[in-house]
Amino acid sequence: MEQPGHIHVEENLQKLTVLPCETEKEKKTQESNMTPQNNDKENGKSVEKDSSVDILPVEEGKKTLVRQSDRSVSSTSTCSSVNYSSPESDQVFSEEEEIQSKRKTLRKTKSWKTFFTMVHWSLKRHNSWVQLAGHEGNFKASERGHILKKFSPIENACLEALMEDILRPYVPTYHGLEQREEQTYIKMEDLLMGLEAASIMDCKMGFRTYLEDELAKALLKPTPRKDLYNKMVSLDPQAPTLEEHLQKAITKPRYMQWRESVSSTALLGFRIEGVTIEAGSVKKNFKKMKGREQIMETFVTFTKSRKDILAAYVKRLESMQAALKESEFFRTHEVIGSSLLFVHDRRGSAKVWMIDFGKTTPAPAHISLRHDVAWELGTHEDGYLLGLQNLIDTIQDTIQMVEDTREEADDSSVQAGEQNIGENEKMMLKGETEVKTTNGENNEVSVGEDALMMTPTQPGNRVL
Ligand code: I3P
Repeated sequence: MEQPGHIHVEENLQKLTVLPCETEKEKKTQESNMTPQNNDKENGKSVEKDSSVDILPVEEGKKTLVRQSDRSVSSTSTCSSVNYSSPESDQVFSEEEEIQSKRKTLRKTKSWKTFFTMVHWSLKRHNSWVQLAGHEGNFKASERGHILKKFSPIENACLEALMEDILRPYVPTYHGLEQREEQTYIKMEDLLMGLEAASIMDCKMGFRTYLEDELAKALLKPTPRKDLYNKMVSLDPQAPTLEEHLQKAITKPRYMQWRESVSSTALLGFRIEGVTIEAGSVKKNFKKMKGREQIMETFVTFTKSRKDILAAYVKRLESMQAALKESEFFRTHEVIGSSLLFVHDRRGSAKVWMIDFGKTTPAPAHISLRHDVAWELGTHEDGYLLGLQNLIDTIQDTIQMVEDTREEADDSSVQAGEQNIGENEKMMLKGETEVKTTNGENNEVSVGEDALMMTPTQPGNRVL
């Protein structure tokens, strides 16, 4: 018997057929007359295109805990009706860089959404802010050690609650609100303060990246978006259905679900959104990265094979995991579109932070969220803990991979040395000792170096 208020969810979001109509986002797209990728291209080299990423076959991660469940379930959405299209899921960090080059980059990053956009220098101009993967213009300069993020009632409520929660050490410190002209901002801690040439990675967590409420709205009143269709086509021209091609528009949940399926989100419950290494150029071409091997290679490249940093990340994630399991906030909130920000510097300081709570909403009062089960419509489960466990396992496997590769490299060196010794012995008998001794020593070193150059540090560069 069907309960009142039940929403019929189509078996496939592709069936959310929509009549072409002009939305605000479409207008934006038409105004600029280019897709975000085109904008990125126009803006220069600070963003790498997704198309450069090799598409590997779907990989069954050996430690993958769960696949996202079938979403074609009928149920009631009980989420609040707040407009979640608000500018959220932004990641902000600062880095040390040449001021002139920043100015240059800043001039280039005028598109509405540029992935790593520098928006601020601190008062002393020793550090700068960059915005990663979000809606541009969300951040403003503040005094040293703080940043200002455009006010969102949802995020503000989360940060306030988190300051009283066991998770407090894992989120940027909240410093209240600040008014600048007509705009209210949330003031929070600068997570990159004091770091030297920071390396930063953003991982979006969870198996689901859109709210149940967004899905319910799309089912009740489908709103086609041409900008999302364009983004989909630019990544995979075959992805839209015939109908979608005709309409040249898709709904947001359709796009978000497709993004989950082409990335590691649907398989592992997390995905890499962006990386910068030692304040270098921004890498953003991870949209089609879904295999564990590729992710491991990315971690190797990101940490430059530093086991101490990888181990520090695992330690931090494990303590965060323990806190999450105890957290009242976590038990009562559906955490959607939130990220983990990995930050380390050359000196070995490494931390992970929970950021972006613009779509983190209280679950209905009768629901106590587990976060370690597959989502079914109406449960509000996000799979956050499953994704976190997969992430921890992936980094641990990365450490193992680094160790194995080093051992292999060492073995190659030894073997090369032994081989040379063998040859030397033969040559001594032939009276060629002098020449070969010199070469043998050089060879030994050079073989070792070559072998090291073939460690995962190099393939990782291909991924990035
Ligand atoms: C965007 C990404 C954002 C989402 C945004 C998407 O896709 O999924 O998380 O913002 O929706 O376009 P992509 O990563 O492929 O660029 P929210 O998390 O705030 O929903 P939007 O276009 O409605 O801003």
